[in-house]
Amino acid sequence: MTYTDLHLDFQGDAREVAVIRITRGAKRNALNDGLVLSIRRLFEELPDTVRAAVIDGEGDHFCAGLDLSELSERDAAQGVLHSRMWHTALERVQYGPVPVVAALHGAVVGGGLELASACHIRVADETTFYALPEGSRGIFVGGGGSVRIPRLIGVARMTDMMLTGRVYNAQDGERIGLAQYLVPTGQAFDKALALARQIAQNAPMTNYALTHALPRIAEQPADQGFMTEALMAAIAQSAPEAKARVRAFLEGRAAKVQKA
Ligand code: 1HE
Repeated sequence: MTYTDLHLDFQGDAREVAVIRITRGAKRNALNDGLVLSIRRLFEELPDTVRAAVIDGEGDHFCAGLDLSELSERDAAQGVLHSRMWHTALERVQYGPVPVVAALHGAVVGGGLELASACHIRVADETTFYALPEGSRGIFVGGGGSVRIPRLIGVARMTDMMLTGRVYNAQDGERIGLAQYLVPTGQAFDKALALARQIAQNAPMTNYALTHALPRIAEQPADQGFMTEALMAAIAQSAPEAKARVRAFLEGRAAKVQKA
């Protein structure tokens, strides 16, 4: 399996963690059409062994966003289709087969932040910075950012980022919810991999519920959300694996929750 500007590798005894690296470092991992389509195809073709994934970027930056060199020739109709192409690709990330952990460093800007926000967990190192330079480039987000980013940080903060070009550093990014983890410089990948290995040990139906049901429940009116939650809970707990895990705890064979 080869993918333009992406490297795919596997970790774990059962190849249960997919490690995906954007390898367009010379262009700061800017996302051109070929790369966006590669991301889509890779997530569609992940082998059945895979239970979790990590995505990171080669070089000093996670991703510089849309490849601006491809922007100039597009008319309005092509612009709609182009944005929809991004939507489809990032939908495969968010609602793909497994949880995805993004390992962030350096620039996480524009479409790079849109990609990161389609992932389920973001781990940032101290070099990370976040921006939405679309505002200053005379354009708008087009990769799902206006849907996903306000759900992380709120409409007001995203508006500010785009109106003023505000850049968030790593600490402030973690504080406002752009990343769930902040680690020392150079350690984002290792932390993301450790989390992915841990996630890969969860019952598959639990991971499925968290990636596919939870974001939808969160969008539902409360009354419908409670009903969907009940259905999802019943499906998850009826799996033989869930029963075995609960039995293991009751028989003292499973780890207790440790104080943080
Ligand atoms: C690029 C891109 C790009 C770098 N498209 N070629 N995104 C932006 O507006 C961010 C634009 N990029 C930057 O601000 C900087 O490049 C960085 C802060 C990310 C990195 O700076 P630096 O000094 O390490 O690298 P550089 O010298 O600026 O760039 C190295 C090369 O990458 C250079 O090409 P070269 O041929 O002269 O070597 C750059 O032109 C190229 N490069 N970023 C094309 N983005 C679905 S809609 C989403 C809308 C958006 O994402 S808009 C935001 C776009």
